[in-house]
Amino acid sequence: MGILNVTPDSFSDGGVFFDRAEAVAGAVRMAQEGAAIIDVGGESTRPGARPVSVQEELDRVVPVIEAIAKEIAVPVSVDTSKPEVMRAAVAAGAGFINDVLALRADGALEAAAALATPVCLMHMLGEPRTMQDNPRYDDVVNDIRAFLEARIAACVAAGIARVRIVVDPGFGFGKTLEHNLELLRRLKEFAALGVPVLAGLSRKSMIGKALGLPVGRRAHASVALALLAVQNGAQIVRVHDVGPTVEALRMYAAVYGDKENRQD
Ligand code: 7PM
Repeated sequence: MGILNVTPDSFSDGGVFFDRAEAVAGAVRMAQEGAAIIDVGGESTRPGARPVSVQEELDRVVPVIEAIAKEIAVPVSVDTSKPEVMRAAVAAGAGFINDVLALRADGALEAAAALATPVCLMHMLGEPRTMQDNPRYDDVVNDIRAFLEARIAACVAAGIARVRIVVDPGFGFGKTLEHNLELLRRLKEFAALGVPVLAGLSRKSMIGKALGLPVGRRAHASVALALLAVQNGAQIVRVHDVGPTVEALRMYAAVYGDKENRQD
């Protein structure tokens, strides 16, 4: 899953994709590099970020999704928590809903059920403004798995088919460096939920904390983390650097016997 930010204030590529033509070019490039999904987001979830109005998010995201869906065959995902944005994005051609609030906003569960797209349910402790203030868990994996299990149950009760649900432990969303590292080491334990796992580690501050690297120098470590996530059972990795990540994962597939991905 390639990340396409259309926020003017996103932490790692601020403003780069804010221009519509550039956004489409970015999506086309990620598709050429092997992305299977393009994730379009218009609301910064940066810790401390200012909330974005429905209209502002619609204005950022809908024209870009429409343009991308016309241009490429790769499915488009919308990174949003707002039911109005979910509906408009799907009408514009999005086929996947990626929600960092796991459909907990008013009306989101009903909107997603009616739209009948696949959904990604992500765990976040608290809210973006305060989530990094001393996050605590009894057991980080068990606590997050219980949360995701409850959200899966809520989705199924609302009429969302289990086969359309993906879960995500939400790296960096209310987690210390130690929490993030333990989640990655124990990622296989989320397989017990019986749905695919998505991992978003690309350029995150856990790399900054572990290696002392600024956001512009986190690409190599991000590729390593994506590979580790896949080795530990992730079916989808959400990344900025699609080309290098696809090469690493194709090499992994070649080593572990996926003949389709060999060029001989
Ligand atoms: C500022 C802080 C800007 C954090 C952007 C971010 C995930 C996601 C994001 C994730 C899923 C980023 C995040 N992260 N959706 N949306 N999983 N499913 O680093 O980890 O891209 S936004």
